[in-house]
Amino acid sequence: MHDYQHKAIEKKWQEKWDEKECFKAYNDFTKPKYYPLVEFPYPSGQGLHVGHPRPYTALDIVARKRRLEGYNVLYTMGWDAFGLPTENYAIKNHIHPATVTEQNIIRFKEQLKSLGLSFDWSREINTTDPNYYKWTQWIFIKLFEHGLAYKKEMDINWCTSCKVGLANEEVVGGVCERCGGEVVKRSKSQWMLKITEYADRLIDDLDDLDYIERVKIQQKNWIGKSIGMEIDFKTTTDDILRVFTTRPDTIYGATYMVISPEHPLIREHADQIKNLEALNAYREEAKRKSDFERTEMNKDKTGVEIEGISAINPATQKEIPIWISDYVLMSYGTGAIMAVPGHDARDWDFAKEFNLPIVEVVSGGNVEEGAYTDNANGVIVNSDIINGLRVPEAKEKIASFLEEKGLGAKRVNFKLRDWVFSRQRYWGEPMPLVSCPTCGWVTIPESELPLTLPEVESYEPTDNGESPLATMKDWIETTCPKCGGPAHRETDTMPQWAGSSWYFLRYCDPFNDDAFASMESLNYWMPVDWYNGGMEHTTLHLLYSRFWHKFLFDIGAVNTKEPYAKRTSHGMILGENNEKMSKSRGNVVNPDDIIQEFGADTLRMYEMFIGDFEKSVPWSDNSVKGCRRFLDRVWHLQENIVEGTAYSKSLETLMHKTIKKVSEDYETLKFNTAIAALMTLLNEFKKVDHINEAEIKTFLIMLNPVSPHMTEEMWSVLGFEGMIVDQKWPQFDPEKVIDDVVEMAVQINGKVRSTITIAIDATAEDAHNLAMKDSKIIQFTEGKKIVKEIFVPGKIYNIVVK
Ligand code: ANZ
Ligand code: ZN
Repeated sequence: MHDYQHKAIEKKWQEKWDEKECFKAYNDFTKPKYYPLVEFPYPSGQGLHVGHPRPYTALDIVARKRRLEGYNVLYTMGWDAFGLPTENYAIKNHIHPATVTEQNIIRFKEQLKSLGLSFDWSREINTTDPNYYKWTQWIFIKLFEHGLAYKKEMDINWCTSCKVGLANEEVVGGVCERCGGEVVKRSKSQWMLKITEYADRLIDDLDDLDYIERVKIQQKNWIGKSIGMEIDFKTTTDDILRVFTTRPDTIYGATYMVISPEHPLIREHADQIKNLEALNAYREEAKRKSDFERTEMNKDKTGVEIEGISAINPATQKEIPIWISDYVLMSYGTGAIMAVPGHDARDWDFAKEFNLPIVEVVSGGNVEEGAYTDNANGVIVNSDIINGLRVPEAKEKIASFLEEKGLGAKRVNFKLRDWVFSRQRYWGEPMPLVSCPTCGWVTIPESELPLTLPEVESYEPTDNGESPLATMKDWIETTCPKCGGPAHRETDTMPQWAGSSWYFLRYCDPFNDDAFASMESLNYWMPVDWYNGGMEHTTLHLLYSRFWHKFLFDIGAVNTKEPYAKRTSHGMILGENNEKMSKSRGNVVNPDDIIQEFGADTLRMYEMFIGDFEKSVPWSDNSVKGCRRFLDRVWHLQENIVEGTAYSKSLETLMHKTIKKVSEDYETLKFNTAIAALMTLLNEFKKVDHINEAEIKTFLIMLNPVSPHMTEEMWSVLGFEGMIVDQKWPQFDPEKVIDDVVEMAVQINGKVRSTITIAIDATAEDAHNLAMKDSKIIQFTEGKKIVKEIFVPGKIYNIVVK
């Protein structure tokens, strides 16, 4: 017979699945449901990357298995299509971004279809479709109505190359996450979302979720909850300089203070300050640095002492100097710190640099050599009223002392900042807001949604930092929905994170015109049962969407307080030499080429077999070929099938074991070992003369989620009834997966004293452990010394005692 003809066969089954609507999620709310979700892609001009199929195939396996288990499965796809690369491409090539998006989507969809993913394409959504972003705007209006959206003049991260404001999360390693361009500070009036109001819940509710641990940790660190105190230091100008500290117990060691270069103290007391020029020069320099550069642990410490003003330490009553330095950020705490060089590493570096006094206040280290920071349970010294106490008690005592004197209060701080929600760009959702001279900011009525993007002449961002929409006079000028007077529209657009913050809700009911989804559909489908996505989205998309969802829950618009019951994450696929795939390195593998040459079933299997799903792995052409060879061997099994409705004796145990292994491994991201188990079973098939129908059927069903086309074809060629997608997932018999056991004689000094029932492949250690529980063996060994043990696997266990 001829080999597996992947081109014709894969196309045939893709058409058949489409035509028979095999993967449609039904609104039959009586059936058990399952909702697996993968992060929808940004349809870039580059098309699909070989990294994309990895998570998509993984959850496709779960989706296909669930359907065979009788679930109504919602597994679908959409497009996260607003965003800068499309806009930049549109500018360069003078095409409308909507046209670019449309073209990219066509290409992406074709590629995804050629992978044979079991998406319900009838639910496809696109964040740039006005019928979709109508509801993104609606949610924004709700946020605004509930006081969670506000406008604020602030220093923002400005990408000098994209010419756009960036959220903190979008600045990675001091540069723009998207383009790698230089990021500077710029003052701009921005729309903000109060995600900080949800900080505690975003941490606490993680406890009830089945998220992998590293995702939970990253979310917690990003939110960065710090429990401490705000303490007031008096200055010699009779002002109050308030600091935030997590270590009030070290206050006796505060030998100087540091304020952020942006701190208002300098502006407010310019006349008392003697070295204003030096300070201003330093402040100018700090402006050019990103927060990331400023707070890097190992950087050389810089700063300038404020001459003319100093502070009084409220505990020691000593006068201490005040410095400005860029390692203190205005955006955290109060923008001022009490510096404790004995026990804080950055303060220590700074004190050494500028010859400031270092005082030990927690014993156990050597503060002349370095800050003693690992002191959570240390004993306090040189600290008057708290001497001799351990750190936790000292914290409590000094807190009460300062509170009683009105000098301080307990305080919780978060690293998390409010979400900068404005972009001065064209290709995003218009903000549904108008500014009225009498009424202020007013949302447009729901009946006017969607507020569509107008056609503009040019999408070029402007250097004055305004959106291209700002040039559209006709569009901007409008009337106030409240008072009817002249007003103008907001010209900023929403960030790309907006549309992806709720898309999984739209999948539940994608064509609803009266709500983003009906409560009935949400009640049935939500929460998402299993969400898989990249680690790079843990602190951005995952946090943003949890925040929106919690808000929607609070206003009664959704039925669950969390959107995703379970979250897992995949590793990247790297180039052959273990580097990131990129055009510039010339190591990009195009999935189309692999599908063309080896077939989608091979690519799918390869990506699942390539290694630990959670780790990054280098691409390997050889392993691709290996997977194709395996599939070819499976294909040729057709030649050896005999009749039979039950597993044959010789294969029975292995069949049951394989079902158990594959079923469990598909659920726990161990796709590679599941495939290895199928390979072992195939080898056994090849050893025995014939395999029967029962065996091949089970084998094909188990392989189907990984390589769906070829398995369907074989099912059909072998004349089995229906399609695999209509079958049931095979079950194993627990009694038949137990390893073969033997009765093993246990000898003491050469005489058989007892027997143990033990697995045929048990080790000496297993035998020892079992024997030592046997009452007769205990009787003969008690109080004696075991001098030797002889173990013959599967045969005998002999113990020599003295
Ligand atoms: C005195 C002290 C003594 C501190 C000590 C630490 C150790 P987390 O845990 O990250 O919240 N700090 C406060 N505001 C700051 C700002 N705007 N920029 C830079 N650093 C700031 O860290 C809180 C600690 O970071 C605070 O506690 C403060 O230093 C510093 F042995 O106060 B600490
Ligand atoms: Zn008005």
